[in-house]
Amino acid sequence: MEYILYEQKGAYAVITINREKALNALNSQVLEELDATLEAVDLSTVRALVLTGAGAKSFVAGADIGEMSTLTKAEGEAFGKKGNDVFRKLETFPLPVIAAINGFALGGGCEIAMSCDIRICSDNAVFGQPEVGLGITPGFGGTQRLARLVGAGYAKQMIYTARNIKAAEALRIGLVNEVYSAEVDAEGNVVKSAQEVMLAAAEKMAAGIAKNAPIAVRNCKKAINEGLDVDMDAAIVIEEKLFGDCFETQDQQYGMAFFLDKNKDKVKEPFKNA
Ligand code: DAK
Repeated sequence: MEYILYEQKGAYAVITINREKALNALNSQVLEELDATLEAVDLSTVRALVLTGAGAKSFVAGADIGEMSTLTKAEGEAFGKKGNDVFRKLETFPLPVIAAINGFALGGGCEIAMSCDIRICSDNAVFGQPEVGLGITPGFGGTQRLARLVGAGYAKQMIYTARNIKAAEALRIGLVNEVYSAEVDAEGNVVKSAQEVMLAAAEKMAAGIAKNAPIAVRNCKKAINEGLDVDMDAAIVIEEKLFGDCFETQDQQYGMAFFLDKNKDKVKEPFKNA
């Protein structure tokens, strides 16, 4: 792989979009490699993913404008489908995905972050949907996912104005869950950069998720995602089915037996994903 790094760290893995010279812009090759990386994740051992961008300056500065500039209508549609398919794969992936956002998350960069389950960022992060300034609409789900995440009012403001927002504003409107700053010592020297602090937090969160019962976590993701697309009556039925699906699993039986066991010296074993 030229543009994707994949590192498994125990029960979670970190995927890094590694095209730093172009600020990690998404061209066809990046999208194809990301798709292949997701296909190859070992679901028997990996229980959460972190998605980030190489370098401190940019998470993903959007779809590759150079590649897009010469596309015909048919090629544009094919490029859009490639992007949409991989973004949807992330969104419906059977593991939680945490976007660890460093620097620019513009256009397709903001959209790929929104396809992840959870977004956290460093304090230099910049978010925006600049597409209308380029003569196009957001095409990787931006008009849909941004409105669902932050509400139609802020989504319309961001999309119509094409104005970028900084990390603090992204936090205020609920686009990200947390913003991390550099760690400094008493003399004001940077001990850890904001990106290092943020990545460590993302990995800690992934490791924490990975300790919980995998089938239950997977079913929670499915219930939340699928439930948000239907009315409450149908959503509750989705929840019931996925709740029922956890029963008779080893993890449900072990988790409940562990709670009921009155032996104070017992030590919780890792869930078996079975
Ligand atoms: N594409 C290609 N190259 C990019 C890029 C991008 N989106 N963003 C940056 N680069 C490249 C620059 O061209 C430059 O390359 P060299 O000149 O060094 O070869 C290098 O990265 C460094 O960038 P700058 O020199 O511009 O760096 P600055 O610090 O001055 O500025 C910036 C950073 C992020 C403010 C600036 O690079 C910028 O404005 N970038 C473009 C951001 C943008 O507009 N992004 C949205 C792209 S549109 C579709 C589906 C989806 C989409 C479209 C269609 N369909 C369904 C069909 C999605 C569209 C988008 O994402």
